Order: sequence, then structure tokens, then C-alpha cells
Amino acid sequence: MTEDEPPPNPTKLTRSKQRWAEEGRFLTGRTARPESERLPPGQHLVKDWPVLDLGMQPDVEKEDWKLKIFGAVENPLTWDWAGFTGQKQSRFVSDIHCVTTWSRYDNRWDGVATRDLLETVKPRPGADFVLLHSSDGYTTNLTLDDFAAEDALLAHSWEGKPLSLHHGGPVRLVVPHLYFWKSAKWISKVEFRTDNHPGYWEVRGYHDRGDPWREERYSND
Ligand SMILES: Nc1nc2c(c(=O)[nH]1)N[C@H]1C(S)=C(S)[C@@H](COP(=O)(O)O)O[C@H]1N2
Ligand SMILES: [Mo]
Repeated sequence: MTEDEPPPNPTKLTRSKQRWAEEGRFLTGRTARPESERLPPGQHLVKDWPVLDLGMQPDVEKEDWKLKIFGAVENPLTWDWAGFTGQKQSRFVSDIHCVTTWSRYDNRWDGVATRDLLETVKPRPGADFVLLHSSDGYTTNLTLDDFAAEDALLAHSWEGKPLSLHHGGPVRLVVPHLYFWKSAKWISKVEFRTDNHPGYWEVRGYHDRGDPWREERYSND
């Protein structure tokens, strides 16, 4: 494994979010099914698009951008910008559900579908987990099955325009069926693992999986 940047010192928001996990803030105790209710329990709809991160936004130019895909895969690789944008492109429209209770409908993303990435790198048997590394020092973990969701992608565009720096450009992950903290901004490395390695929020009281329909906001240990 290669070294990550250390995460920045916690901001006021980061400290509040850690406290909310301890307090179990926003929990309604309800579960729902995506087929019957579009808005998950405890969420409210917004029309703008809030920015949430650790308070430092790493400015990586496309010319310097690289994405390393490594770990338990047959074909590890590193894409530069031309290599990444030369991959098969997909467009998905999906809703965002942030654990701080805002949701935003109908976001149009362009990028490389995680399923196409998996076909290229070929996870080895037992590679059941994925750890995302970002250039601000953020990490988050997913199961291979969640990473491989049919509408999950490494997105470089939103609503037909290059993803802004605030929202994770040049490239972020988008995994729409989980709370948005799983959708790492500014991704630099995708690591395939045989063990589950919790990320930044997952070691600070947030749920390992984060299914909004089951209100998996916080871990219960
Ligand atoms: N690299 C990185 N990715 C991140 C975060 C972060 O702090 N750093 N925050 C997560 C959280 S908690 C949320 S809600 C979403 C917010 O994405 P947005 O700012 O585009 O709305 O990014 C997620 N991905
Ligand atoms: Mo979040």
C-alpha cells in the first residue's frame, strides 16, 4: 500500500458530525423501501447542492491527475487523464442522500462505470472489499458488491459540465444507493482488499455500510 496524505485538522463541521454520531442525531427509527418512497427516512429535499468535506479542497490539474488502481486485482494500472477519459463512458441519473439529512434528486453524471473498471482490472478471488483514497487524506470503504452497483461510476462530469473542484473534480466516486459519504471526492487510488478496512468516517462512529433506506447512519458499537 502507498502512503496517504494525513487528513487535515478537524473543522467545526467535522467535530459536529462526530458528535452527531455519538448522539444518534437525526435517527427516526423508520425503514423504507426505495420502490415505495423516493425520499429515505429522516431526509429532506434540497434544490441547491451543499458542499461537504474535511475543509481542504486539493486542487489537482488534469495534466497532473493520476488514478492508481491496485491491490487484489489481476491487472493493476494507473490512468492519467487521457487514459481515464479514453475508457468506455457511461451516463447515469441518480439521487444523492447525505447523512446530514439533505437529499438531491436527478443528478446527471458522466464517467466510467465501476462495472467497466472491474472488467478491466479483474478483482482476484477473495477481493471482497474496496478502499477509496482521496488526495485530501480522506478514505472510505465499500464492499465489492456495493462498489459494483449498476449505477455506480467514477464521475468526471455533472449535468454535462466538468465536475467542479468543490464537488470533487477532476474525478469522484458516485455510489447512489448509499449515503453520500461513501462517494469519495478527489479520488487518487482505488484499492481492492481481501479484508474490510474502515475509512475516515467509519472509524468516527459512522456505519460500515450506510444504506439510507435502513437509516444506517451510525455504527452501533
Ligand atoms: N475526498 C473526500 N470525499 C468526500 C468527503 C471528504 O471530506 N473528502 N466528504 C464526504 C461527505 S461526508 C459527503 S456528504 C460528500 C459531499 O459531496 P459534495 O460536497 O459534492 O456534496 O462527499 C463525501 N466525499
Ligand atoms: Mo456527509
